[in-house]
Amino acid sequence: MNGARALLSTFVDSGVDVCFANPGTSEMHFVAALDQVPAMRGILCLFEGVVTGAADGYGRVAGRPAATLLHLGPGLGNGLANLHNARRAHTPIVNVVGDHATYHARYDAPLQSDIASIASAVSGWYRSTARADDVAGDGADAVAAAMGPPGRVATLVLPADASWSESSTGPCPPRPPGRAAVVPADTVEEVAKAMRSGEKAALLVGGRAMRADALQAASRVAVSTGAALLGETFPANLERGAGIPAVERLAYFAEMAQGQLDGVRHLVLVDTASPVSFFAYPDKASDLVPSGCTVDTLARSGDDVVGALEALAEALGAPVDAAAPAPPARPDRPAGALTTESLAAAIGGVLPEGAIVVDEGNTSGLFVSGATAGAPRHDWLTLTGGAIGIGLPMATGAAVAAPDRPVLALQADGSAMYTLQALWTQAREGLDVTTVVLSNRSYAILNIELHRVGADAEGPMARRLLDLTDPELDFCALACGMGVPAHRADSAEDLAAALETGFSESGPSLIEVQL
Ligand SMILES: Cc1ncc(C[n+]2csc(CCOP(=O)(O)OP(=O)(O)O)c2C)c(N)n1
Ligand SMILES: [Mg+2]
Repeated sequence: MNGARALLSTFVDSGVDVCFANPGTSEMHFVAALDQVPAMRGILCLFEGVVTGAADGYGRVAGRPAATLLHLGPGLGNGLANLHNARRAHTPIVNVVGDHATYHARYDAPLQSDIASIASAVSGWYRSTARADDVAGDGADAVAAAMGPPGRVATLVLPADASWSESSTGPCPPRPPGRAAVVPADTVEEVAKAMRSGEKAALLVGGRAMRADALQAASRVAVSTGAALLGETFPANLERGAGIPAVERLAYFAEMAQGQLDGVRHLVLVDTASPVSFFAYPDKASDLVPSGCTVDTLARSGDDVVGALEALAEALGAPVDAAAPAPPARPDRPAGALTTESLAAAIGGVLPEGAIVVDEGNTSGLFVSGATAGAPRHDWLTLTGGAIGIGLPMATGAAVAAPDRPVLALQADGSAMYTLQALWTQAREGLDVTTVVLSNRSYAILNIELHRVGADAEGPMARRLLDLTDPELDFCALACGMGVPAHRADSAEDLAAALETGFSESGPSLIEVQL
């Protein structure tokens, strides 16, 4: 067997059995080996930003990595923005980046590129395999590194000759998984002491602490001590809905987040960073911790977060049943014109149990979170690293990871256009994704930011750079052109009905909402 086949078998044995791919000549032996290792599902994506965003969505939902297949430095570079988001989300991903044969590098052929530099921006683990005999072991190391904890992007460079040469070792057995570190009792006691002080305290949770079991323990603590329960602004995968304790996410705009934190004297971080403003603004604070507030870290990413929160609840004598689950609630079914409020109510009225919501709704999606707070339990995936163009790819990967669950992509129009090709992969793979395009024909947030940063009054050229008319995008035509049936909703009741159809029928669909 050659190196490529040994690598694919190693991946499958290690639990990595999906590969989002956009291949080139240096990856041809890897592509050929897919038919010899049928347990590996190769999924073609038509741009590398779709490959990496899909791998992020897959990893966030499956809890184990997908592989990517990328073509030298340019292919990896095309996928970089969504790998940046994945790095922020601590998503496990194994990148396989094909490279020229080792002996070919010195000729500096056109695609010869500085893969290491490009990879270094996003990779928590990096290795370039030198020989076919090393490929399988390196592959097993890459999967273990990606799994963490915490999860990370592991990048394995695969030269063409390592891929096509005979592997004398064959596949490598999986490496033992890493274990989450137990938070020391002293740390738990220090946090408990701060929370017993009687001064206003807040728990700020993120990462793994935004899953139901962790929120249950965090809510126990909050309810029994009177502390606020806050969540990071952009979680990787928040579990929410009826029966799960609700967490109030910090606002995107710094002054609103400061309002939420106002008066807090003890801030306790659980798998998240101390709060900072998303951007710098002239004359505004970057650090959002109120003055005089102490910051304690209960658990970091990679720690046993649930164990730490439960230990804290015990240390504080919080009753086991103290947690406050969100009550079931659905908004009234809206009628009439589509607005940001009525579209949110339409979604809140029909969101099915077990749904995965991929939220790149940006300004027009603002009210959907509130309108779905009491919907049946569901997952909520957000833009962790601020690099737009992840929604459609992430929904694609989430649907591959969870074929039995409905996926709702809340998709702002400007961001949709970065990686629209994801729709083609959804159609080809028959994925159950219902996409709602929020077509406000604008980079609306940037119109807001233009004023917030204090840029001088905008002229026609500045406005033209933030506006998506002339010509207007026709998302229904674009979707149909990639094999995804589409519908333009013309009222709130029409949207609700189209959503119900989308959720009940198999395969992808797209609904355009004009605002
Ligand atoms: C990779 C990347 N490029 C550019 C930006 C800058 N940016 C932030 S928001 C935005 C426009 C968003 O427009 P849209 O998705 O339509 O959402 P809206 O603001 O209209 O709600 C841009 C270009 C970014 N965040 N990431
Ligand atoms: Mg827009």
